[in-house]
Amino acid sequence: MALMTLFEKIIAGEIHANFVHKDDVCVAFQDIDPQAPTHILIVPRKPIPRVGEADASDQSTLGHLLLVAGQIAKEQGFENPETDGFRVVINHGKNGGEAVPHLHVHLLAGRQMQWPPG
Ligand code: D5M
Repeated sequence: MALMTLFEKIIAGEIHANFVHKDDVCVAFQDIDPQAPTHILIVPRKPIPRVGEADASDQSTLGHLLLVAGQIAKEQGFENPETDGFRVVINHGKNGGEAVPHLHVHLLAGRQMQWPPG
């Protein structure tokens, strides 16, 4: 059997996380090393390694991750584009800054984001 990813262990309850959302397709929890006042990871239960390795069968899962990101941002009060806002990020591979090879969407909010990103 393949080794479990860190995020599979979190989903299985083997490693603690502060969850903010769970459903049949994904979970969301606070990032352990927050890069903004709010930094949440939205992680599919299916351990797709990274976005460039998703295939057509993952289409609804990928869409679901973004819908959940928007839903959490709204629940936490960041949805007003005039007065607030948020950023979603997916890192793929070395140059993308990926550290955990289990697809995840970063939801960052609570401060002014910069462009270009670092
Ligand atoms: O992002 C991987 C992210 O995963 C990074 O922001 C830290 C976070 N991380 C690592 N370990 C944990 C645990 N145990 N709980 C919560 N968050 C964690 P990447 O896009 O792969 O660079």
